[in-house]
Amino acid sequence: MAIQWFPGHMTSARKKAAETMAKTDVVIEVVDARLPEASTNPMIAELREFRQRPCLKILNKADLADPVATQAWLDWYKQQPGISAVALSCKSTSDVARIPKLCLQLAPHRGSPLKPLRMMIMGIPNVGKSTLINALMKRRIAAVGDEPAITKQQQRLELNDRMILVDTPGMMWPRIQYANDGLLLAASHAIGRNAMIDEEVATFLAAILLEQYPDLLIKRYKCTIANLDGHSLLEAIAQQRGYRIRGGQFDLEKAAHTLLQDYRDGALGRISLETPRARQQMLSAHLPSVVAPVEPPLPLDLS
Ligand SMILES: Nc1nc2c(ncn2[C@@H]2O[C@H](COP(=O)(O)OP(=O)(O)OP(=O)(O)O)[C@@H](O)[C@H]2O)c(=O)[nH]1
Ligand SMILES: [Mg+2]
Repeated sequence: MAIQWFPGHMTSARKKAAETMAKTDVVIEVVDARLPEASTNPMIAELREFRQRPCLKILNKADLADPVATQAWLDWYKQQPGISAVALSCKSTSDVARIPKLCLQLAPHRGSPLKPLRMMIMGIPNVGKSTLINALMKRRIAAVGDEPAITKQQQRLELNDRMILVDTPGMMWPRIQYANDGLLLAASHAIGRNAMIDEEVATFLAAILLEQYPDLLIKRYKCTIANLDGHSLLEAIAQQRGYRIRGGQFDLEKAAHTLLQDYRDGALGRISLETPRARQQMLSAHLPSVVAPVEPPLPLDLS
């Protein structure tokens, strides 16, 4: 089942973001370092490009991501026009302290009491926008929580007399084009509970982990993984943890929850679900592979 999630408050959030964009100098777009492109909202790029605003892309939660993949993404973003990218953890004070200076470099004509630098923080739900606001402000101003759509309204804050910050609600977009992206987002907790089935998402995640990070699975669940697929990995977890439902069958729902939580919390280790190469392959697989047949020329009517 393709995952789509665009609750009502996001329509008004989009409208409000379009208004604020006119009074913004730099967009700070927070994405998830474990899936930077899948967690990039095309609607944000549209709003930003309409007003031609520069973008600092923050690959956040880099503490949870595979450092090799993160470096590959930073190299990739260096080649993309109009975007500066940095990987960090909003939970690290020294990482966050670098951000205002990076934004100022993108809008050097701003940053004075008369012309303060106006930064709007945008991104999909649950990527750490409010955590970033709190870290920049050095106090707990915005509500934070490991649940998508905690922030429901924009909040404007003065960082100092030369800088202004706007926190915005996490925004999804009305139609996720690739089913794969929907599943990656759901695994990473950007999608509301009511729009996903844990077991389906965990089976998808399990298949990626079996292929890319088998050693982390063996270490965490003390299981042998030869010949396992996504579904049977959930069975193995249920067996190892003793998760059973009445009648003695494996409780796969509970195993799914465990796997998702372990990935989301970093308990499995540092994992990236997407690399530039994997992204490219996924996109190529969706290109129309068959060139439309050329119509044979109509016979000439010589009569
Ligand atoms: N490990 C790790 N966790 C983080 C980081 N940044 C944020 N988090 C966690 O991610 C979860 C979501 O953080 P929020 O700041 O509420 O995210 P948000 O983008 O404001 O979410 P919405 O308001 O729902 O759109 C919280 O549990 C944070 O503690 C980070 O750099 N590393
Ligand atoms: Mg928030």
